[in-house]
Parts: sequence; structure tokens; C-alpha cells
Amino acid sequence: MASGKRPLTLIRLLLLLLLLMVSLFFGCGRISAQTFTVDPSAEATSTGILAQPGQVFFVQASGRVNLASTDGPYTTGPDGTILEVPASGLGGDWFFTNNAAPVGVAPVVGQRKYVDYHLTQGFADGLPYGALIACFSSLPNPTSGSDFTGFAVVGVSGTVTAPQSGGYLFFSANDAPNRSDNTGSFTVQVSRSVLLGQSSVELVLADDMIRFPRASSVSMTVIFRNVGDRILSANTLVSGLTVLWDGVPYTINPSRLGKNRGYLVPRKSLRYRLMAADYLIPNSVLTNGRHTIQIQEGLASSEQLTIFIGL
Ligand SMILES: [Ca+2]
Repeated sequence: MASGKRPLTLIRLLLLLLLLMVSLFFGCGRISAQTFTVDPSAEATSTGILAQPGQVFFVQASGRVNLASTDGPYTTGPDGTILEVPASGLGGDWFFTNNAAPVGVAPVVGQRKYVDYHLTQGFADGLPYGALIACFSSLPNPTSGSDFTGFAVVGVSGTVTAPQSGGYLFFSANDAPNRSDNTGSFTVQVSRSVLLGQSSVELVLADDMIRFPRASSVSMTVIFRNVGDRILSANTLVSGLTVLWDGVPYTINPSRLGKNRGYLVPRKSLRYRLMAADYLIPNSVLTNGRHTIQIQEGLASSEQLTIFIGL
């Protein structure tokens, strides 16, 4: 009986080896995810991960933070979308109306307000209050805001790319100047990838349509251009695509990945119809009006296009 088990173990070993080789060949081997809890009362949460230059991380986040527990609430999700606002007349209402961009506009559920260094020294300038921010530092234990670089909104799901200087990966809930009244937390799941070298794929976002009658009809033609030397799985390309909707990253809803799209060989391109409805973009930001859309894959990124919904 024992002699019958040995070939089986060998086959398993060979299968594992084959799986490893395939994942290395396609350059998309994701390492198992690590989970972190981001406390908004701390300036930044260390992951201890030292990123290589240009390394790509897949990030998924959940939870909510309250940036004004004593005179608010001002509660947001990971993309900075406001979930609860302070009652009119409270200190929090005054602060976010007058010290967060756009100035003079009271915070509204479903909208975002942004850190503006001209108004108050926030953590990540130009990015939403309460948003989960990824950033990097050359120091394992940075002591001031100027020790960080490469600030990017993570949102509920997306990719984070390390700067060319590499560095330690940190997360933060964007706020200033008072963190002592912050409560709640974000749970962040990070998986690393060696996805695609710098010049292996180029992205084109191209479409004649500028105006769409409704959010559910927003779609764009994406062209993947394989300018590298590796054969690429089209499904991997589509699943690794990040849509920047008004600058905030969203990935595809895994249930919409659909059929096997085959392979993209070097020196060829592939067209893919991107439907906004297939991505994890919350309805609260798919509003009527003017929006920007851009796509990213690893280090590659497309032009930013402007579209209109309903106007
Ligand atoms: Ca606060």
C-alpha cells in the first residue's frame, strides 16, 4: 500500500511545481494576503512591507472611520465618501464647511470633502478627508508628514504602486489637524504581485461616446498593447485593471469577470469593452454630470477622459 502512495505524492509535487512555473511565467503570482487594521487616531499605520521600486500591491478595504467623534460625526468609508454628517451648527459642521474643499459647502452624505493645504495642513493634500490613503517612506519609523511620499487613495479595492524609490508601505485615514477625536477603523487586505514589467503593456482608453444617458450605460473601449516579450493572459489583464473614476480607484466585480478571453501574444493588441457597471464603483458616485475616467494596470496607465452622464 505504501508503494502506491509514493507516485501520488510525486504527481502532487510535480503539479505544484507546474503551478508555480505557470504563475511565474505569467508574472502574476500573487503572494497570500496580509491583513492590517488602520487606526484613524494614528498618523500612519506601518505594514512592515518594504516595497521594491514600482512594485504593485492589490488592496481591498472595509470599515468606516469617524473624524469628529466629539462634535460630529463625520463618518466616511475607505474612498472618503461621507456616510454621516455633523448636525448643522456643531463644530464639526463648521470645520468641514470652511476648512475642507470645496470651501463654503456643507458636508453631504454621499459626497466627499478634500484636504487643502491652503486651508489646513492635512495628511495627504488634495485627497478626500477620511479616505484610506496608501503612502511610502524610506524610513521604517517615519516621524513627520514630510517623511512620506506616493500618497494615493486606496478606496474599497484597487492597486497601489510603489514609487521608483521603493520604500516601506503605510496606510492612513486622511485627516488634519486633530486626530485625537477619531474613532472606528479600516481593515485592509494587501497582496503583493510582480505583475508586468514597466514596458510590457500599454493601455489605451478610446471611445467616441462622451455623453451617456445614464450611469448604467457608461462603457469604454480599452486596448491592451503587448509591447513586452511575454504572452499575457487576457483574463489576468482584465482582472488586474483599475478604473480611476474621478481619481478614485475601483477594480472589477469578480462575479463579472466572465468568459475566458484567451491570450495576448507579444506585438499584438486586444480590445476589451469596459462597462462601468462591472466595476465596484458605488452608485453614490455614479451621479449625473461631469466625470473623469482613467485606467491603470500595474505601472501602465491610460489618458484621462472626461465624460458626462445625463447632461
Ligand atoms: Ca479629527
